[in-house]
Amino acid sequence: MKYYVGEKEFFPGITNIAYEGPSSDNPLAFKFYDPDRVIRGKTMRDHLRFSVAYWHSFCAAGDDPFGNSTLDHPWKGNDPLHTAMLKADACFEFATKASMDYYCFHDIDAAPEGLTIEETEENLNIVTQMLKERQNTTGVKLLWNTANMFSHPRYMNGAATNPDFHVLAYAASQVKAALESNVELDGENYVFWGGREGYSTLLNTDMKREQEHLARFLMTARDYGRSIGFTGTFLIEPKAMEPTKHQYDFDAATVIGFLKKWGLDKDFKLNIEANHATLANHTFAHDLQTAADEGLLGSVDANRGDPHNGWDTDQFPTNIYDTVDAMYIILKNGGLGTGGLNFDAKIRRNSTDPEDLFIAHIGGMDTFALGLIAADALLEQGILEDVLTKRYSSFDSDMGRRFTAGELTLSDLRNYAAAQGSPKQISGKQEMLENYLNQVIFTCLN
Ligand code: XLS
Ligand code: NI
Ligand code: NI
Repeated sequence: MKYYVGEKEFFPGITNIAYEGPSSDNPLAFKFYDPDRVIRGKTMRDHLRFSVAYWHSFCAAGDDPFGNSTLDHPWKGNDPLHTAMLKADACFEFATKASMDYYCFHDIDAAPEGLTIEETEENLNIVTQMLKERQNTTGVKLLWNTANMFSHPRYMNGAATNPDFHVLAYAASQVKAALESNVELDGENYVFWGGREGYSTLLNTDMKREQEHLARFLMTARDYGRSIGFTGTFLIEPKAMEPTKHQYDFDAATVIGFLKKWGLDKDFKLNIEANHATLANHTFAHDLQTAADEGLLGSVDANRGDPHNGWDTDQFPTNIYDTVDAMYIILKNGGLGTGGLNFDAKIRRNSTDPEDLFIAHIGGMDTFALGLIAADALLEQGILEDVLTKRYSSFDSDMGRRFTAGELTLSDLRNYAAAQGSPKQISGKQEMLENYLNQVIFTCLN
């Protein structure tokens, strides 16, 4: 059986990763992710919609500010387009073997940038056709693509928020081409991550004006996308800082306010990245819930930060508490719609064996799969939902209901309080609920 799609196999010795169950000692097997297992009427595969990220897995080579590349990617060709083709082969071989149904990419991850806009567009066109062919051969689909408007020096002062209109227009040329590529590839979403949309000092920045430009840019992009047949979801990915000191898309709440202010919330939802939520000093769950509460939870960049430092370490998610919380919110949200769980995560630079990329993804997939199993048990038992119903039940009483309906004045409230006397203490039972959560997780391990 042929396990790869192109002219060369890049991960020889690794065959399709199989589910072997929790007692398996094979590092190249799933312990909890059983793709066809049905939970709440849907397969795990359809709940989780896993995606591999082109940039971390097939482009980044382990260099950091202190050292050079450590990962010697074998997908190097005779020229940039040949390399692009081999890289695509590596991506689709990987996704197929790792049982991942989706991939995501930035324009320049997949296709080399040319010297002119025409050349860049042409390169992306050629690569898009290659990707399309590989999608058809393997069945792997495009979860989302995006335009990298932050790496090139021209974007050092931002893209859509650049004080120079010429740079903004250049950025628009990339978004136009990326949207065309998306439509050609039947992409299910299109992402805007803020890149360098933010600032370092107010001494040279008109924040209000820059954000007006950003809103207009997004409207213009949306209109073009819709006009060429993009029917998927536009996504904004909040991030608090990095690369700029103040990112405009700080967190879920900030982005929701922005989308509503500009009437963009009909077409745009949020792509919540775990490590970005923690950069904003929130939990992953907090930002997921904030988006879900507004009906704007679109997709997830699945990773984690390091609790002991404050930057975007983009590690693979291995913390079960994070994934149980996430999957509980996602299940209650009725799923992610067109979104999925994209591993915006990279292996550490000293993880240099080719199999390490598989092992890292297996870990993330298993942790989310177990999160799904536990979240299903939580919903099935209904205890947490009962806790909420009971905790707010006083607002279902006659007076509580009248208050929420806007029928009570401040004097009415005062008179009610005076008549009732001092409120009784009601315990929040946090430790009991934490113990219960542990009990459910421990039970799911068996
Ligand atoms: C960077 C972002 C980026 C987006 C796509 O921190 O997470 O990878 O997901 O541009
Ligand atoms: Ni991301
Ligand atoms: Ni990130």
